[in-house]
Amino acid sequence: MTSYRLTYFDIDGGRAEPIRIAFHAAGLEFEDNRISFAEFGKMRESTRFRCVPVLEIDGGAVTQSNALSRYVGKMAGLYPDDDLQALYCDEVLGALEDVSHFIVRTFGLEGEELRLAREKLVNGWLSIFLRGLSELLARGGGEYFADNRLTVADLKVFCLTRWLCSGTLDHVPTDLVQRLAPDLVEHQQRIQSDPRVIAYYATRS
Ligand SMILES: N[C@@H](CCC(=O)N[C@@H](CS)C(=O)NCC(=O)O)C(=O)O
Repeated sequence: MTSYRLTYFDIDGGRAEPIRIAFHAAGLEFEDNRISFAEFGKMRESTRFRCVPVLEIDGGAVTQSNALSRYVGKMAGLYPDDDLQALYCDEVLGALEDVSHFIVRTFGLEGEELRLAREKLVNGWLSIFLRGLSELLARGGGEYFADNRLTVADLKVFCLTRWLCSGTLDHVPTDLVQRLAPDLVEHQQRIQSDPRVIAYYATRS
């Protein structure tokens, strides 16, 4: 049997979360190797691109969260077979990677510098991406981003919008998504009510 070991921070979110949910939906056993930031600091130099997530498949390390989401998503039936729908799914995965970089750039800032950077983020890139994602959801038919069903694109957007609404990002108003893209809030509720997502989080409580 193939062995899977997924290494990522000990948070219920971020780049590894769609992969974890997809593993669970696929009914595949995997080692959910959750590490602290201090542990990451010690192992960072040993990772190929100095970052996580890293998935070890029978001991061989593979990186890049979107590639990993697609790989596990295919095994879970959470990735479209149709090429155009797969393209729609990939567009969302790529866009989310871009917006994550803009958010991460504000990490480590403090005080007034953080406030100004976050305000610029909210009025700039976050607004652009939330409106763009809303457009892509409408293209998908309004409920899912691709294939009229749950895919890894929905899981990735759900993780982002849940984070933005959580209040854990200072100076990002918790009602930002509701104001700019209320359909994404409905989408978040739809995804978190999916039996596969509920079943995954039941293992976390
Ligand atoms: N393109 C990579 C980016 C991975 C990435 O930036 N991961 C972050 C955590 S979400 C990280 O490990 N950052 C540590 C660092 O930059 O030192 C992917 O999608 O997996």
